[in-house]
Amino acid sequence: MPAYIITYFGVRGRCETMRMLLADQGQEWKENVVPFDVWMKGDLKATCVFGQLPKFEDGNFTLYQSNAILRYLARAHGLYGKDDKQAALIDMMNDSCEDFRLKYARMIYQDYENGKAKYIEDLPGDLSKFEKILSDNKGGFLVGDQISYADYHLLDLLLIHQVLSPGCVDSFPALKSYAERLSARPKIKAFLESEAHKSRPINGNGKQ
Ligand code: GTB
Repeated sequence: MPAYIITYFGVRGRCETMRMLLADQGQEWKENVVPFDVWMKGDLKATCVFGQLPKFEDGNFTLYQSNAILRYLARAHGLYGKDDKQAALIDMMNDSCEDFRLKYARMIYQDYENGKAKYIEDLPGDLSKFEKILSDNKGGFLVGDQISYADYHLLDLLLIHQVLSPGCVDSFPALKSYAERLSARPKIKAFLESEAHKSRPINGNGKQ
């Protein structure tokens, strides 16, 4: 049985980044899918340190908070740059990914009907920051010349935004080729083509 266990709702949500990271690193993991009606009974919630999922287990070690989980996996699998300065830059990139994810999640969960059009109108402003970072860094990744945990986070964001707004990266050549190149890494490609990934809704409320 794999040592890693992801306990989460049956959606991509905050876990698809760590799933892509694990798949690309050739790791196996077990999914413990929690139906929302089971969650609403409150027993599992009461055991979660912050009352939320995802929960991540590595043997008898348990972690909460999706970004802490990503950093734990980054340390374990060499996805944290080559020195402390690169690690700090990678954290900075991931924090920006987190800001972007929160903005997206607020629109999806709280303002989809009224806010989607404006969100899409403003999207080039968000994407252009990452476009500049990628076109300035000739190493092919957010930081340096090797993949980091923040790259999986950005890839997930680019994939879900292309569902929200098809063609949204077409006017950003660096982002477009980055998303295509990362998606074509053999283990990521296999993951993205898997039924497990394709059948998982992006969000918990059916909006995408
Ligand atoms: N900062 C935390 C992290 O990064 O891990 C945020 C975790 C978080 O927001 N967890 C949400 C949660 O546990 C799930 S992600 N919500 C339940 C609660 O607070 O009681 C968003 C989400 C919402 C709903 C579904 N769903 O219905 O399937 C899926 C995902």
